[in-house]
Amino acid sequence: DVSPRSGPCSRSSTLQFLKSIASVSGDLSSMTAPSFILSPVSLTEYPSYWGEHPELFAACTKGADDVERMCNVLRWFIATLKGQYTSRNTSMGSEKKPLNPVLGELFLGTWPSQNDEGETTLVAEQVSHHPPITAYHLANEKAGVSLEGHSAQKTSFTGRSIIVKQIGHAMLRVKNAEGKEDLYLITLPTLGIEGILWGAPYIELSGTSYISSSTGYTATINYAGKGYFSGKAHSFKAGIAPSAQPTHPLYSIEGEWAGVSKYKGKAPGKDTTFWDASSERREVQVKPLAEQGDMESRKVWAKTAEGIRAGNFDAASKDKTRIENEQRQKRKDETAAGTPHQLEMFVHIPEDQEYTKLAAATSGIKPTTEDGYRRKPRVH
Ligand code: HCR
Repeated sequence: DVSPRSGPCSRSSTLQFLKSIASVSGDLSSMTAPSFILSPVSLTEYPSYWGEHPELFAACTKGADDVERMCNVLRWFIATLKGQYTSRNTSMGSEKKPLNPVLGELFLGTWPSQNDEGETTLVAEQVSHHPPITAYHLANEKAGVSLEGHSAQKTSFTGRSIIVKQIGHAMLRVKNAEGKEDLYLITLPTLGIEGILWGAPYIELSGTSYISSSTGYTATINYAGKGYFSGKAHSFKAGIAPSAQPTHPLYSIEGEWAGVSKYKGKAPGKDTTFWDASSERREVQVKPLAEQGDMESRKVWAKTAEGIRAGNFDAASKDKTRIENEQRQKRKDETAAGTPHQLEMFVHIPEDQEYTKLAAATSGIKPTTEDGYRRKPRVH
């Protein structure tokens, strides 16, 4: 599904592209994308955006009380958004279609400690190919904080933009002063892929997401684009409140998630900066290719990615087809042998009780059951 001969932004390739989007409902991974929109990066790498501010991640454990700790958790969460949703525009000129991971694909990385915050580690695994689902686990053992979650997407096309509903959630675990664990359930915003008709896709966030904590507090984050509450793109308003009284925030914050946000309203420190997204993001470090295992993402996609980077889309397409054929054969062999694929790093939990409990504590989260994925215990 790589269309090599479509020239960048040509009218016919854009039309073909729009037809292709309209024809794939629900899952964009099988969409035919024109070459100018292809990314050489696999979706298994995306969980690394959660870790690009290692000091803020470690600081989730800090704070004099539960409300201050929720402030720190919210700051870390807001700080991840710029990377998650705008970084392809910065690094590649527009939003791109990531490589569709193969089943069992792994992405492993670290952020070495820089300011005594401790090392942060990342493990991501493609736990389902169809529909695509990526599970991830980040941890800073020294600080006593970890994040575990999974990510899938359901898409629809309005004729102008693609609406991507994020399926899945993340659970942040924070060791508190008594040595016990506080949980923070993180739900994910809906995204719109705009600018498709101009051949320059970018992301805008909309709707509401929540951070619901076992400490009894909830952060509610409302997202809007240009022309809504501030007239600016990538805007948000957030409130931190007791979970039982979500409309009575103790702290209010507003601004731009890819820019500056400030404390507002009744919050202590009114009009002081909450987060400035121009702060440096630290890219995850991975082993050199020669030391990576066969299922590690950059090893799996090395040739395809090289073709895309070099503008050699015929070579990229050929290599991608080779990988897809090998995968089909692997699944056939597994079925014939009666040995289905086993997850390497995660365990699948059909009904995640931790999710259900914290979701129920916050009135805005729809009461549903959700799958969960837990990192398998490591053998040291
Ligand atoms: C929708 C998307 C794949 C999924 C990407 C997700 C939702 C993955 C989890 C991350 O935590 C956050 C994230 C950020 C990306 O913005 C989002 C991708 C944007 C585009 C991509 C589509 C499958 C590709 C569409 C092709 C064109 C129109 C760009």
